[in-house]
Amino acid sequence: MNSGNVPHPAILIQDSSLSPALKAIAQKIINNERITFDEGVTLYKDGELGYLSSLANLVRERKNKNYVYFNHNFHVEPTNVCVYSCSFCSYSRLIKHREQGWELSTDQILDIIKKYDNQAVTEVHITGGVVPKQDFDFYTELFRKIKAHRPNLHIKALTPVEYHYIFKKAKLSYKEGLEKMREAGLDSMPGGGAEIFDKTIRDQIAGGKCTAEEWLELHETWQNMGMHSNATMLYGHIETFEHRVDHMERLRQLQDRTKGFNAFIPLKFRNKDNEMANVPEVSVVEDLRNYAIARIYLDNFDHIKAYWAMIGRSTAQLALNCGADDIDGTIDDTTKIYSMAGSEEQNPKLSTQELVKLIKDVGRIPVERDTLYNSVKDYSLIN
Ligand code: V47
Ligand code: SF4
Repeated sequence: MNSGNVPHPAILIQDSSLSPALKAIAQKIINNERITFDEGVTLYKDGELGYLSSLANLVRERKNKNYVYFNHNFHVEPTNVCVYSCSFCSYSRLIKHREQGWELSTDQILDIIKKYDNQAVTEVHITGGVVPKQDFDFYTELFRKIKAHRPNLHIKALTPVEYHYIFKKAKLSYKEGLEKMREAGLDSMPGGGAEIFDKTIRDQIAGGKCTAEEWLELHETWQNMGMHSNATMLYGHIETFEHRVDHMERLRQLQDRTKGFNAFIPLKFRNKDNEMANVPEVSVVEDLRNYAIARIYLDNFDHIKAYWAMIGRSTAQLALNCGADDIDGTIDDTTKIYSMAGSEEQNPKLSTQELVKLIKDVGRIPVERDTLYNSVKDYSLIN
């Protein structure tokens, strides 16, 4: 099977203008073999979009057939005040300028949750800045209250950046802290805060927050408890291709041990109103190449997500032919992280009908899923 109008890679192998190295990589992928770090770098350096999308599509259709997943979700951003000052962040207001930001109370957050009482949402995604007041007790109480109000709402909340800070302050090990969070109602962890694992780059753009090793350890601890999480990579700023492959290699190794990641989400660096505004954004072609290489490299990840709120819905549609099989969700205009950083989606909100159309327009079959990729509604059965 080969859908989405992407040519099968067998045609590539016959192309006399293709270098022997790219031919050998294509053959490996056709044979379902894992590619190496150096081959990943070769793909970034020499792989053209047509070649990459053809290979990525083969991998995505082996794993996910012609399906594209989405969910009914909304976000809560408890604060945009932050003790850290990542230079790519357009969103946070430093603690010393907190009057320019917001810090929601538990009741204010519950009021947001209650607005969805009569809607078929399955997931709330909670993340934001890091502030001393929103500590261990704040979040465990919040999760308990959300579950008391709506037990079936999946809580996907906080990243290792927040957990590392919160657990340190509460003098809890990662395992103790995560077990208590789970008891309080935490269902899964989103993929944020990963940025780029390479220490030199991480220190420059996200100095002071949890290290790559701490990020990975928190996810490993959570996944060893039988739980699931996502992983992101912030790309297209001052990192090199080698740094991107290094990032994915560390994720691939962890996934080999745990199988606990649901999805990988490449996050395109957006440069509006942040300290890195002088760094140009990469092109859409580079975005698509990056999705394709992620799909090829992360052979043990089931899903690659094109986060439409960040790249815009048109690029997200194109990504569905370059390895991505998930497009995130309805969002309902509840996140500010990307609009403040300059995304074309200034008020990210899509109805089910709009998402379904977006997916069908590129020849794919929409499936509404829950956070753990159980099917809620399969549109192949519906016209
Ligand atoms: O960790 C912040 C990124 C992340 C910018 O797990 C930026 O399903 C680009 O992780 N340009 C938070 N990126 C968002 C996130 C996420 C989003 C959607 C779905 C899931 C999931 C997770 O946003 C941060 C940071 O890497 N970010 N500023 C910026 N200027
Ligand atoms: Fe704070 Fe997250 Fe922004 Fe960094 S990216 S400054 S940790 S809100």
